[in-house]
Amino acid sequence: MTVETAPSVAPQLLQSISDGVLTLTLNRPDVLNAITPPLLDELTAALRVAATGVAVRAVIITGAGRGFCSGQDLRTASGDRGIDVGSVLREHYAPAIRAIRSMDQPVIAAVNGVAAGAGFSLALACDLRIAAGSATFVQAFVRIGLIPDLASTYFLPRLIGPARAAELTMLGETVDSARALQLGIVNRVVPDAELAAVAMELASRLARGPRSIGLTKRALEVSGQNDLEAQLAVEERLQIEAIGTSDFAEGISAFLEKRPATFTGA
Ligand code: T3D
Repeated sequence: MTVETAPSVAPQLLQSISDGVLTLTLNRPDVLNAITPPLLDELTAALRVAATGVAVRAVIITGAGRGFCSGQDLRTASGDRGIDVGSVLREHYAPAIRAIRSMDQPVIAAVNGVAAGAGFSLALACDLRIAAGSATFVQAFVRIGLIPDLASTYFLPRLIGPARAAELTMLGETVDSARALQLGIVNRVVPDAELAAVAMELASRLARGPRSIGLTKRALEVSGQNDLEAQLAVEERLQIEAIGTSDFAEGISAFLEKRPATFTGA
């Protein structure tokens, strides 16, 4: 007897959680993890669940196979199919960026290979970026006649300055990991074989940290658009919140008792 089985379809986004660290792996290795609206929707949904719960205290975004993310899947690019690109960006892509930026938990991009186009943007949206030695970064948009999206034009000039951002986005040249470190695009470069472990070690440290890490993220988030007075006011409000946390009480007790603090994230 022949039993018909449905073709198995690999999930586009792998999720695992360990010690308060949620790892989200873009899983389309055949196309270097090119993104599609359904993949970004899954990513956004996973981030939103993490943001509203207490189980996740840090997030890692990485890619399966030899790429981090090659940007928009060009076989399904909006223009080719007469799809309204505006609604794709608004309804499927921008929400993922907002989810990363609005959640209190720190998000680390573990860039395991090429980050191109919107894949570069996705890495830029994260709080920290660790690159494998073989990782490369390319603002590929110009190569196909597009402008940078997924907030590359927001993050890149803020991160590396307007002149360097103009150079990368207008020339579309490939930046290797050493140059990415020099430019300040990434925080660290590690040997390929160590990337996953280093990212997990860093994420675990953040996950064991106090509630004030999330409040710090909020303060940093608004500093770019605030003047000094406004930012002092933001710090005052958030410090009042931090002082009310049990992690602050634990931090003070641990200091006075000359022992390491054990934070719960509350
Ligand atoms: O429509 C809209 O919504 C507009 C939004 C646009 C946002 C964007 O992100 S635009 C930018 C899109 N991305 C790119 O332009 C990058 C395209 N890819 C490349 O330039 C190169 O693949 C890389 C520089 C990223 C890597 O080069 P390499 O030599 O290491 O790999 P490869 O051989 O080019 O790619 C390996 C496979 O992945 C290959 O498939 P094959 O021949 O083995 O069947 C290649 O076609 C596929 N692939 C790579 N990138 C994409 C892709 N397939 C679909 N979409 C991709 N973006």
